[in-house]
Amino acid sequence: MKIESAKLIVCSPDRNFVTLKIVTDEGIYGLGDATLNGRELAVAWYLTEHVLPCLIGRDPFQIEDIWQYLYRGAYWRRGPVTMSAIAAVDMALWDIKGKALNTPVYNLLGGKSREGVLVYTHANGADIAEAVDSVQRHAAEGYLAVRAQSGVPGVASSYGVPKSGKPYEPAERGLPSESLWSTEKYLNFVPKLFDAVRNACGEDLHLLHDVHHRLTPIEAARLGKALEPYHLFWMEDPTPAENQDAFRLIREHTVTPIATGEVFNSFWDAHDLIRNQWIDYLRMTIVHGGGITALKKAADFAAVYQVRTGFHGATDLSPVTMAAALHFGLAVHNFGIQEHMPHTKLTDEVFPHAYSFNAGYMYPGDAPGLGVDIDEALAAKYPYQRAYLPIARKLDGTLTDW
Ligand code: CS2
Ligand code: MG
Repeated sequence: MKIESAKLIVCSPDRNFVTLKIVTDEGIYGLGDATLNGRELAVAWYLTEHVLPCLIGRDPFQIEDIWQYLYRGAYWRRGPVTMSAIAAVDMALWDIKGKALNTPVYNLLGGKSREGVLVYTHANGADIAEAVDSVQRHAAEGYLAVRAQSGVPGVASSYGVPKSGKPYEPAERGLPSESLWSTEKYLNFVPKLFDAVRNACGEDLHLLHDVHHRLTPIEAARLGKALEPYHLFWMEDPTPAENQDAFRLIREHTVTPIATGEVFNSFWDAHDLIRNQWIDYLRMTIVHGGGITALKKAADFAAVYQVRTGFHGATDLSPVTMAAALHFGLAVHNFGIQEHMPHTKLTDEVFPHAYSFNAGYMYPGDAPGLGVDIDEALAAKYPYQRAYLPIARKLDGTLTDW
């Protein structure tokens, strides 16, 4: 079998997605997600101009060799654009191999380690009462794990809280919007939020919270300690992770479990965090982390240190990544949890898929390959539109981490 052609499909059904389609001389094709929120066209152009011409004529079964060719062969290593591009090729090749062998991708990764993939979803509200209500509604839908975010009094447009009753979607069309941030108000507020949520929802529901890289290590340590009575499943991205040592300090002060890594693009971004056991869950996911091939190695390394997977699964990760993550999560032994922020109905129509949700778990389905397709005619009706993630400023105007 040989790769005959490859192309990019860039579309915007409610939000932007970059999808790679690799076609073989036997008519089998594979899909890969190449979406990098707010920087979509950089990856599309990297693939079109620098990667796709090198793939034509290659054997799509040689996934490891092609991964190394794109990683080592570029000379310039890592970075979200490069690694998302490599990931898209990698996903498409696993999809092709599954289809060619007539088996779901999870069987190529070692087979099922479990029957379903535990997922968590997002609950949010403008204030504590709305957030509690939202958590309860998601629990009633069958979710066993729910992330809770709430507007912080005195801080306009908090992270994770939707505007004007729409579902929460971090990227917005047009130029970047600005939001405000106050660490002091946030730190005083969050324990009250979880006190209310835990009291209303009982002990069994898994609760999660995303700090979104906004605290210093000592501030994060204070938050982790304050949240201990509510036994969170995890506190996410408590502090930026460029300096991996920062997590040591948090760890020394609190037993609240820590998840990080949604912005990582290489195993080396997580290496010290894992081998020192400063984190409990790795958030790096298939599309931004270099594909299934790269994440399998990272997950196996993490397994040795009892660190589990907790992959990013926001709406900017297309249904192709969602499917890849579900096959992965069904197979690897040290799976922890998978984020599930459902896509819009229109996005689901553009990407028909075999995966499904039932009673707190997701199932990749038994279709050969990844089990996701793209309706190209429908996608063509929704062309790319420039969109950005917001930026954040402190109350005095200083730019800070969003
Ligand atoms: C996030 C996302 O889902 C999460 O945990 O932190 O909302 C993230 O901000 C976006 O996916 C960025 O593209
Ligand atoms: Mg997050």
